[in-house]
Amino acid sequence: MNDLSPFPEPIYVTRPIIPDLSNYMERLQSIWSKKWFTNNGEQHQLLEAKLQSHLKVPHLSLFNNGTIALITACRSLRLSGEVITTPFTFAATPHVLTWNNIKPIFCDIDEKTFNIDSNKLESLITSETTGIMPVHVFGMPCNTEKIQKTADEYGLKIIYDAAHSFGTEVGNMGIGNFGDITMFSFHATKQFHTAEGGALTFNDPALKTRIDLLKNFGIKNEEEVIMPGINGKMNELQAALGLEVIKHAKDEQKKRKKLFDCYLKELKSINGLILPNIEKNIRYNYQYFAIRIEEEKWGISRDEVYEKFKQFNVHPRKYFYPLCSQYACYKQLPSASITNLPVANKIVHEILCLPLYGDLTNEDIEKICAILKSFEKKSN
Ligand code: T4K
Repeated sequence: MNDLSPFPEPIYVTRPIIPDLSNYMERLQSIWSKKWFTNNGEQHQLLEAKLQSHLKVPHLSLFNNGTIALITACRSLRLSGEVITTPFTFAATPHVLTWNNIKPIFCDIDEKTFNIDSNKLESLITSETTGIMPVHVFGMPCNTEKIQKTADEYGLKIIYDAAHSFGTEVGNMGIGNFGDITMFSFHATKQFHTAEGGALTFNDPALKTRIDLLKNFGIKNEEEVIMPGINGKMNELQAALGLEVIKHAKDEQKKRKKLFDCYLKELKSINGLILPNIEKNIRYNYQYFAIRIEEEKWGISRDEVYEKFKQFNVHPRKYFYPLCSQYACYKQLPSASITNLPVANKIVHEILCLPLYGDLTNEDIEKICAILKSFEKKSN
């Protein structure tokens, strides 16, 4: 029988990789002696090259965070009018469109992957549509083939929000190779992080110049500013941290896989719990362990489970509740209506992301699962 006493320390949904402090200090020492803190410094250049090869992408540009990166991506492709996106995402995704004066058009999601339903895209395209912004939710790839086909048919650009997808691969391809541009977030809650940070990846070499100009105010040289850019630059302290964190990225992924498999084993065959499924050709990064709790089958709701876990010092997250389409700033949009988004509106009440990070042990996972199972109603 498992010990079901509360965990002595809080168990959060995630914890960041903490690299060796003395190695980080050495990098800081080098920054100090060079007196160079930002604007494409040595650490920045090293990290850009390192990530390009780690993510298996032809071009990469670092940013101070994922949101500014995504704003810049829209600018770089000159998106305007309407862009189709998902309501099941973090606030940043539709907000980025709004900050570009673009109207977000919400498309329903797929029940299995929680990603944008690629079969519903076409019906949302109008003469105003210039692009599609899908999200690889929880690090699971979208149907990139179908999305590309639709985009090609209607001459639309694709910007993938891969905030959760560091290290995910499809076949042997890094997830950052699909669409026109892909955005990664390096926030502390992500598997690879620079405390705050992000990157854009892309195949078109011409975009490298344009994106690097846009993230540095459009400054070409000391006397020429050639476009209205923004300040999206990653600084040397962030890049130095990234160079230490990246050393642990592969190991972290391996540890998470072990814990993920432990969850699958402990929670299998429970009627009313739907577990994540990794398709054969996908190398998943194990960013999240997201389950669906079907109240009518399991007898207890996701919200009750979420609350009960707190008594055991376990803090899972209800990502992404509420749906972006329910925010005050978007709910008046016709595409935000519940009838347009039936799957998203159902699933958003069922998903719970359980704790998953490398510092946990199999015993921790077994205990979290035992606690979860103890919530099951006796009459069920
Ligand atoms: N697109 C998508 C799909 C995204 O998910 C995000 C960000 C973005 C775009 C934008 O990228 P960035 O501009 O952020 O680079 C967190 C993150 O703040 C956010 O970056 C992330 N998505 C989102 C999914 O998660 P919260 O509000 O859940 O964060 P918070 O502070 O509650 O942290 C969650 C847990 O992580 C805590 O309970 C404990 C742990 N934690 C957190 C921090 C900050 C730590 O252990 N250490 C830490 O330093 O949004």
